[in-house]
Amino acid sequence: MPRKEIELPYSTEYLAILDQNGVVDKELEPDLPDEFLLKLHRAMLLGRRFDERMLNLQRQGRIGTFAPIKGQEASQLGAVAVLEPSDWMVPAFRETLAEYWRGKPLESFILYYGGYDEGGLVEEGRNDLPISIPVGSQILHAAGIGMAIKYRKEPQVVMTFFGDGATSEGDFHEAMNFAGVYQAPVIFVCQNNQWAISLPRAKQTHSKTLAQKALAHDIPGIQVDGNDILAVYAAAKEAVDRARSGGGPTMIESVTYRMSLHTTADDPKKYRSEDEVKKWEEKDPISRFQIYLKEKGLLTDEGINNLEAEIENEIQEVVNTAEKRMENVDPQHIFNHIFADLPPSLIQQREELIRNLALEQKEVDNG
Ligand SMILES: Cc1ncc(C[n+]2csc(CCOP(=O)(O)OP(=O)(O)O)c2C)c(N)n1
Ligand SMILES: [Mg+2]
Repeated sequence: MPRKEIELPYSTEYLAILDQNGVVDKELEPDLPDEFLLKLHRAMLLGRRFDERMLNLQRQGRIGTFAPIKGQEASQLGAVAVLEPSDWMVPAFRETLAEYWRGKPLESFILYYGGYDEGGLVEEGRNDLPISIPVGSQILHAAGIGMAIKYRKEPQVVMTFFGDGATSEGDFHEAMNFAGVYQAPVIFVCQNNQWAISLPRAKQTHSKTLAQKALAHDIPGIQVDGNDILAVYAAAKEAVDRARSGGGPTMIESVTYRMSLHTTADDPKKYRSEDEVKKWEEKDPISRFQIYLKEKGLLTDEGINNLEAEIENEIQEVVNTAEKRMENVDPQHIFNHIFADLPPSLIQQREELIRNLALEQKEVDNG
């Protein structure tokens, strides 16, 4: 028998709508109300300023750690903004803005990263899962939620976020396989920010794109300019509409850049060049969107300045409230809720803490 080609009708598209200079492709421009565009802009700016504040709080020793989103504002907001409140959202650990948009109070981020467990609470009625630190594990949870939605014939969809690094985890492939087989309403959003801690995208996979990994599961895969909020929104809208109408899952590879640190324990200067960062700063998702909004007559420099001041005050109030809540908590609290009976190593640590606290108190008493 001769060899013959198996015809596979697959290809992957790349979508961009706003170019690097904020010039819009009129043919592809989504028709969004002015008020909604301004709401997106406000959220992006708040996301950026809150990120900067969190980094400062960590550097001042006022919270423990933090995973900055700087540069990825459009990538996550453009996608999550398509969801209805009744849909589900399953984040990794770099989705501050997506979680905020879904209704997580800003105070909760400070509490969580300050080590206060109540900051991890998902409030009643918010259909989101808590953040997930084990890389890729949440993708399976999303596939399961999608299968449940389908089984119950609910009109919802589920959107999950993960990084370029997560695509090398078995969990990612297992989740895509299940979602494909069950044609579950799952939108897989891969925020390809070019780095998995110090491992560059080029060493993560030999594949030319991450989006093409969807094709093996017969799932549509699309690559978008993740620093272009209009492109991310348009791709996510198409995916959500398809999922909601019974057309199954989609994978979106959102090409963006982690402009800041991996987490506060990381120093990216050790493994990447300043030139690379500068190149991506020129594609900043916020300034690009601002040019577009100014061009549309929706925004002025004065308007931006007023908004900056408003946001600064809002964040300051949030910091004050969170820090008030963190005052006067007994540090021994950390040992209270994990084990019914503390193992010997933790008993020892608790005793050490009690001794240290007593010493500190003595120093305070002695002036
Ligand atoms: C299963 C697992 N392995 C390793 C780690 C340590 N770790 C935390 S984040 C990370 C890299 C993740 O990269 P990527 O998926 O690209 O997400 P990004 O941090 O860039 O948002 C690693 C290896 C972890 N948290 N979980
Ligand atoms: Mg990454």
